[in-house]
Formats: sequence, C-alpha cells, structure tokens
Amino acid sequence: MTEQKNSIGILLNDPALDAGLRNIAVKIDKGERISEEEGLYLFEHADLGYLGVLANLVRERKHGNKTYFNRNFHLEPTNVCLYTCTFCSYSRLIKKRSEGWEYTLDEMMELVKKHDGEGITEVHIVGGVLPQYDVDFYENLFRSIKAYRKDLHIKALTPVEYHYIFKKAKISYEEGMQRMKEAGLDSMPGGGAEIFHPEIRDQIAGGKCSGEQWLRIHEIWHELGGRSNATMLYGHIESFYHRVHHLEQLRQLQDKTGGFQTFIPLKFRNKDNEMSHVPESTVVEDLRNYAISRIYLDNFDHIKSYWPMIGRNVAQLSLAYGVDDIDGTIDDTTKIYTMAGSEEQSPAMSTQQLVNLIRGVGRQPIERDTLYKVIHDYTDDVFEEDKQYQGYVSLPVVNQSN
Ligand code: V47
Ligand code: SF4
Repeated sequence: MTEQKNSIGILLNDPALDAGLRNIAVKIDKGERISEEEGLYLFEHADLGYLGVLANLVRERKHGNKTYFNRNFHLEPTNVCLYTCTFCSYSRLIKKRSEGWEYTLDEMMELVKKHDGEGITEVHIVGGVLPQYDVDFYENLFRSIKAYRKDLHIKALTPVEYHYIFKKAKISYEEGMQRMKEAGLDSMPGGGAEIFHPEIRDQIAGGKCSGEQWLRIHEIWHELGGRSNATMLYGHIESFYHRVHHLEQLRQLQDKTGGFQTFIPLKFRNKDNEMSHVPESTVVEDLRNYAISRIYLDNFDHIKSYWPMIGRNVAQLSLAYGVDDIDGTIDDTTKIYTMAGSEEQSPAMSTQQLVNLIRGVGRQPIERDTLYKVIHDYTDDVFEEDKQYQGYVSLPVVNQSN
C-alpha cells in the first residue's frame, strides 16, 4: 500500500476499487487530464463517494475553500419566442403572445432603474427570441444601460439570439459580435447550449442554432477578447455519451481560446413543459454530474451551481462535489426556473443569506464581479443579526421533494 498525502490515498488504498477507477484516480492525483472514454467510465461506474473525493481535490487545488458569488439582477425582455424547445416552461408561442410579456426599451430602463443605489455589479439579460428584438434594439439597450450606469457589467444574450439577429440583419457573426462589443456588451452568459449532439439537440431544441454555431459564436467572442460561460442542460433524454460529447466540445474550444470562465450544469426541471413526462434526475445524479464536470473540465477555472434552479440546499451540498461558485443574489428577477418547477418559487437571496449559506458548510464566501475580481472577502465579517451564532450558522432545514 502506498503512502498518500491527500484524500485520494484513501481510495487508492482500497483493495476493492476496480482497475478503471483506480487508473483515473491516479491520473487526477498527478494532475493529468482524463480521456473521453474515462469520462464515460466515470458516468457509468463511479459512485458519489468516489467522485466527491476526486472532484473536491480538484476544486481545492484550484480554489482552496474559496466560494464565489456575485450581486446581479436578471432582465428578461420577453418570454414570447419563435422557437419551441420541448424543455421550456417559460416561453409562450407567438400565437399566445397575449399571455406573455414584451418590454419596450423604456420599460426595461425602468427595471434597471429599480436597482439604483444597490451594490449590484451585473445585469444578466436573456429571454425569448422575437423579430422586434433585433441588432438595433439590443445596441440601443446596451448603450442606454451604459449611459445610465456605466459600472454595470452587461452579461447578455446567447448564440441562440445572436445567430437569429445576425442572420436577420444579414451580417456575419464577426461583424455582429463586434457591434455588440462596441455597444457595451461585456460578457456572454452560458445559455442556449442545451446538449450539442444533434441526436438530442434536434429533438429538444430544433430550429435554433446548432451546437457548432453555438461554439463558433463563443469562439469569435473570445477572439475579440471577451469572456463567457457555458452550460449543459442534462437529465432528460440524453445519454451519458451525449454529456461526455458536450463536455469534450467545450474542453476543446477552451484549449483553443481560454475564453470560458465558468461551466454551469443545468438540471432539467419538468413542470409545465412538453417533457413533463420525463422524470427529473435525482439529487445524487446531480451531484455526480457536478463532480464529473469538475474532473473532466480541467481547463475551466470555475464550476457553478445555479441555486434558483437546483434549490439552495442542493447548491450548498454541491460545494463538496467540485462546485466553487453559486451565482448571485438575483433578487427575484428571473422566471425561467420558477415556471419550470424549481423549489425556489421566489428566487431572491440577500448577500447575508448567501454568505451564511456558504459558511454553513465551512467554506469562505467571496463576493466577486463577473470577471472574478474579488470585491469582498466575507470570511471574517460578522453580520449584526448573526452574532448570536458565534461562528458558522447551521445548515437550514431541508424541505424539498427530491
Ligand atoms: O438555455 C430552460 C435552461 C438556460 C429549463 O452564464 C432550463 O452565468 C432546466 O443559461 N429546466 C438559461 N433548465 C439560463 C442560463 C444561465 C443561468 C444562470 C447563469 C448563467 C450564466 C446562465 O436555462 C437555457 C436552458 O438551457 N432552461 N428551461 C428547464 N425546464
Ligand atoms: Fe425560446 Fe429559449 Fe425557451 Fe427555447 S429555451 S423556447 S429559445 S425561450
């Protein structure tokens, strides 16, 4: 039996560990990359305990105990959409547009103004795809936000919108992204990725940009010096093979550009959509998926669990399975997950609540800006209301169905 200084030693000293998992553990111990076959092997054979040890080691090598969050709000111009993604509970078809909302530029600026005086650093803009929201519209929106509040980081739109509006304007992706940059776009969120593989994408997100187009628009944005995020919508009709394929496409592009900051696995929620008959993944599977993502994406700095979607208790648990970021304070400004059945029916968390959520599992809460510049390290801060706890607050009572 070998002497090991880190937690992987416990795994390697277990004579019952199978050879495949042992080889992968040795690779992770040495800081080596795993192959696609090994990624698939993890999905098919590795239990949660094993994955937790490996993913936590990778996470702590990169970030120690640091756990990031930011202060943001969401601006969703519309929930009416030309597309009909089968997993989407949020959008309304054009023929039912009276059931949805379609904000004008002035109405959106009123929503921005609601956050006057708040220490918010980012606006995350995402919504449905409609012809009136074209290149000119978004240029005006970004310029108006910057003119009003130039410190606000604009993280906006996905290749789904960009592909559509550039095609409509008959301009190339390169020209389009350059125009967005000049209008004030600071970074791109990770949405619209779903599952890249056409076997699945065509069934759940037919008609919108392909996996290749999604990746190409991010590549162009990175070449312009921009940063962006990436997501994967998992736990529906895809197989483990499709998940590994998705992760591999991201890892390859990241090797080329280095422009991705964060990977965000998005758990499929099945309320009120065309895939309501598809059962949701278990919490154990969610944690396995975070852990394998952390192990596989060795060239991504951050793995984020998005608490409005996964629920704050699972987000807290995910911090032991490779996750180092739990997104932002949000302030009840997104409807995507409440409409899809998340246990977070009114997703708002104050900075204090987020800080305590992170402290509750013994991690260090760090407020960051969108580009991960540290804004404030809350490790030693004590909030007035928390003085009674004299240290970490205890875990909140878990009350969720899965
Ligand atoms: O692209 C839609 C997903 C995404 C459902 O970059 C669903 O910081 C689960 O990308 N069940 C949009 N997921 C949200 C998004 C995001 C969120 C938070 C942070 C960042 C970031 C990006 O939401 C869509 C789609 O993949 N989605 N419906 C559903 N029923
Ligand atoms: Fe439209 Fe996005 Fe919903 Fe698809 S996921 S229907 S593109 S809003």
